[in-house]
Amino acid sequence: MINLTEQYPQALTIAGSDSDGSAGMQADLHTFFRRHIYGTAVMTAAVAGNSYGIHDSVTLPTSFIDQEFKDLADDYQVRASKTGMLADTELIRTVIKNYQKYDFGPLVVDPVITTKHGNMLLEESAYKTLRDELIPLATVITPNFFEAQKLAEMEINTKDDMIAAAQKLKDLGADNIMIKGSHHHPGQKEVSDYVLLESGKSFWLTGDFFDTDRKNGTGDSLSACIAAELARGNDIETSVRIAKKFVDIAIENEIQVGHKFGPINHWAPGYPDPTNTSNDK
Ligand code: PXL
Repeated sequence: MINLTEQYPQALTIAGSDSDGSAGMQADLHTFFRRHIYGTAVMTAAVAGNSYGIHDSVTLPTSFIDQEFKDLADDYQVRASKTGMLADTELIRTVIKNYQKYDFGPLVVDPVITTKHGNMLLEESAYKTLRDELIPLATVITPNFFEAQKLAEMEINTKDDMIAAAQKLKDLGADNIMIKGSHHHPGQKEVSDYVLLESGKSFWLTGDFFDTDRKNGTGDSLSACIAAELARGNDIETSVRIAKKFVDIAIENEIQVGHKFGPINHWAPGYPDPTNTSNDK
């Protein structure tokens, strides 16, 4: 059989659909496309919403999700995957079962709990399943500040707290941790994310803070970009560094789509250019 993966690396998003295209699997697919990675998608749930908020949501039947995984496994050669909205315990367990059954490469877990504006995307009763059953399978986990506090069961007020939370998440079984820094301080100029690698190496990734309402899909795109870079064959450190820059550029070059809390700009030009891998580091 022809090996298609060298020329067209394929990645998978396991996530919910967001009708306005700003977040969820749509943001992941925009990201895969922008990074020149072929995107496949296992849809777990769907939300009806727009830049004002989310107004309804449904989950897909687990038998349908099983079939989506099977169809991809039967035909495609997925080299890295990511999870987004998993909604409830039954869906998390369905995803785990399928992920363990097939080989879809390293797994980036974006532990989605709520939208930026407070709509719940994961049932409260499912936190424990996410923490105890999915996180141990994660190659990389990318909680935001709020999710890190929930999962590590501690308050994060200082940089030392972020370091302690990352260690706790590592103790839960994730190989590599990237905690996205808080952006809730008045007058804040920068945002620092903390990365703890499997090797024990750790570092801060600091970028400018952009005060804009056009940030929907930031976390989805960050984790999708990490999965895209892993599918390309990059190592974890290179992948997280590229993803941070990719998302910062997409926030900085805002586009006016939707009237309120709009999407980031996946088209934003500039570094890091996926067609020029020499400058990816
Ligand atoms: O950005 C988190 C997120 C994930 N998945 C879906 C969403 C959102 C935020 O709106 O709608 C489906």
